Amino acid sequence: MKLTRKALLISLFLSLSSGIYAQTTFSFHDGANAIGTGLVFDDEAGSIQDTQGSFTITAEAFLNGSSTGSFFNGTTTAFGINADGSGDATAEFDDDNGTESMVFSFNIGGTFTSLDLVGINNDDEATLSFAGGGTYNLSDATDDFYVIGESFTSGQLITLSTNAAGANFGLEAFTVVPEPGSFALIAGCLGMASIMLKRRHD
Ligand SMILES: [Ca+2]
Ligand SMILES: [Ca+2]
Ligand SMILES: [Ca+2]
Ligand SMILES: [Ca+2]
Repeated sequence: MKLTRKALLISLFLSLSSGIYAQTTFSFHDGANAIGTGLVFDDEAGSIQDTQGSFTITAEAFLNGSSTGSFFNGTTTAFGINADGSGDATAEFDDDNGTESMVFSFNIGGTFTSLDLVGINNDDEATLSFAGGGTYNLSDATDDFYVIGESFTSGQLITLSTNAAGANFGLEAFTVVPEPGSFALIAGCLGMASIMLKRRHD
């Protein structure tokens, strides 16, 4: 009986910790010819939400710092922002009709671990900035993959933007990990439960 309870607690702890501490990937495009789970954002304007793992993202397409006149767009070749104007690369982040950006936040705190883009051909075409935190100018890199490692709080605004004249790139994916605090809290609760069960048996 004791062993069964112990095994139950251990499996509960493992399942909870793996679910909560796990890295979550928000996939907008697979880089080949299909739209990923970011399909929920396709052709959407205004405030859009999507939940993956422990995270709910709230995101909005911006043009020149305003949410008016632009929307997200995924196609078979890319995912970006449609500035709804003539000559725009409608599935890319570009500055053909003004600076296009994606402004987003998460429901819980965590660490923004990596960002995967496509089409960064020159230095500093893209910028990833955390309100009140770090700013990352993203230059040409292997497969346009960037290790970020910046922590964020619940609701903190994060902006992915074009950063140069003639800039154009697509968003493939980014990964986030919940902050260790939520993991420690769960571990602590399970530890307490374990002690209480043990006392009842003694
Ligand atoms: Ca579309
Ligand atoms: Ca565009
Ligand atoms: Ca890439
Ligand atoms: Ca480019």
